Amino acid sequence: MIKSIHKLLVPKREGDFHALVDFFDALGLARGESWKGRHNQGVKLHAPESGVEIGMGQGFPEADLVLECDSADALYDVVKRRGLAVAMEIADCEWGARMFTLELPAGGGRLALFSYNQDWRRTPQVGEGKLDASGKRFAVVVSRFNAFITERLLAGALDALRRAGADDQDIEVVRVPGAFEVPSAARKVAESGKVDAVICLACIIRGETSHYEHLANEVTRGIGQSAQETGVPHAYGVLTCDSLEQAIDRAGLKMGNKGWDTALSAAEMANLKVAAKARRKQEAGGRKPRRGRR
Ligand code: INI
Repeated sequence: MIKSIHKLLVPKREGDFHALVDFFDALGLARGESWKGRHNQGVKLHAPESGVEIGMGQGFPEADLVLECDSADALYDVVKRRGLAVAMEIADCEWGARMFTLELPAGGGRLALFSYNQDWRRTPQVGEGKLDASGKRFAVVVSRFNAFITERLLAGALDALRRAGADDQDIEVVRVPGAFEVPSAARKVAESGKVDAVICLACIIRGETSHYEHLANEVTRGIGQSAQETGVPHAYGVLTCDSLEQAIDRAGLKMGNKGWDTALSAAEMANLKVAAKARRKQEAGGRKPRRGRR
């Protein structure tokens, strides 16, 4: 397996060696390994991406080394300030980039520097889900245990879904005895294929025994597992509190309403799924981002 690719520059004089290191430093390459031994010394300077490019036809720069950067114009200024010999002036290329070439110090060869006018790699690869619940179907699985709290979580979740555009007809409320039953009910609705996201609401309050830890761990694990195995987003609105007072604070008093927050997370995740699907469709249609010098 190939691990890396190196463009080797070996000037004869120490001054030239430092001039080259200094220049690539100034361009913004990252310092890697360096060494100084009895017979030689060296510095590695890294770019985030590198590789061999094999081209044919016209439009390629005449250069021994090609660097892509964020802004060729900015680096053109660096090169000018350093008094280096520009071989080809900066100009627009027909493949949508700005480019210039220069002679490296110490006879290091010719370097081409270019930047795409609009860098396709800067666009996010994964869409961010919108906080928009319209047209989406939700199941709210809510535990009856600690109903004094969970009913408030449910009210917060329904309010958030409606305000985010969900239709009441697209919301199914599923009541279960306690937190322990939430994961299996959540999985059931997720597997029905009739919902875009599941909102899980419960309240576990710490008692004197370790029961609390076991229950909280199992519920969390079960909800996560259901989300991962069904591929349907599950939002986690299970309060795990030391006291009833803490739970009240998180059910609409001092710390907001966990049901509300959870519902919005579900809406976002329901849309994220759509964004990812849309991207896959686009890629399958053969629309690749523009790249390379054409
Ligand atoms: N269920 C909860 O939702 N919260 C709790 O705090 C709780 N405690 O403390 O026991 C609780 N227990 C019930 C449990 O979730 C199951 O419903 C029950 O064990 C039946 O399976």
